[in-house]
Amino acid sequence: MSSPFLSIVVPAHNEELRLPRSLKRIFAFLEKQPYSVEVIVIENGSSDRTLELARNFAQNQPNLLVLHEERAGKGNAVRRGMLEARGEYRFICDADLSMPIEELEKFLPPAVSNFDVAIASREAPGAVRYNEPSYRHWGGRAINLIIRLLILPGLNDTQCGFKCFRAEAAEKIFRQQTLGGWSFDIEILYLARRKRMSITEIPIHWYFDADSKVSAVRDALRMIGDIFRIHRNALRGRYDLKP
Ligand SMILES: Nc1nc2c(ncn2[C@@H]2O[C@H](COP(=O)(O)OP(=O)(O)O)[C@@H](O)[C@H]2O)c(=O)[nH]1
Ligand SMILES: [Mg+2]
Repeated sequence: MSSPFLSIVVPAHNEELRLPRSLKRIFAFLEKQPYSVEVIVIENGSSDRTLELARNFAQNQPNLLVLHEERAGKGNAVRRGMLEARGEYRFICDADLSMPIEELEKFLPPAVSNFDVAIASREAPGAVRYNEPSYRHWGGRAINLIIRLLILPGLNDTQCGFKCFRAEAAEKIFRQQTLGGWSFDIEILYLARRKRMSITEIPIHWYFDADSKVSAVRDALRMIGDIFRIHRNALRGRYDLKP
């Protein structure tokens, strides 16, 4: 198959409840779009029927590719998906569709043009968060402050699970990613900045889903450790090694 216009990459871990519903919504939306598209689900580490249900769905959906990744972590799943994708634009999409899929249009031409990376922002003017408990909101803001101070000045929301990359940018960035867990977004955005790519923030409507795979305390502590790891890697020139 020649390269599709768009690849949608969906990382999935223990998503037997949310994924089938989200895939239905995604394909119902895509049927109405004029462009060619592939959807890639990458599952890893699930103890439920995520993989089986995704494969069942793919039997009736030729544009769906289902992959299983051996290495654990969201970052490892997303890297695999982004590098296996063939689309001219490659969109990371959380399985919970906490951003309605209709907003995808905001990340593609003609709504935006001349970008390397377009990231969903729950902080940019015009964004709206629905139902988010305040401990999560303020925990997220505190982590973002550390991220801005140490790694990504000026980016007010690096952690939202909806991001679009031009193919060339994706190939360059994801090959250099070293983190396999939740903090991969920070590293890939740092790599994009380092390569002087343009990063556009897109305000979205975002609906908090209580069925989160994030553990508020454990994953927040890990993320802070990873922020210092990226900072140290940068100081040691680890991200300079490749073009
Ligand atoms: N493949 C894979 N996906 C993961 C992993 N951890 C989280 N995800 C996916 O990452 C996305 C975001 O997870 P979610 O629980 O919604 O996190 P939250 O929105 O930050 O609360 C979902 O699509 C999850 O299935 C993992 O270890 N492997
Ligand atoms: Mg979510």
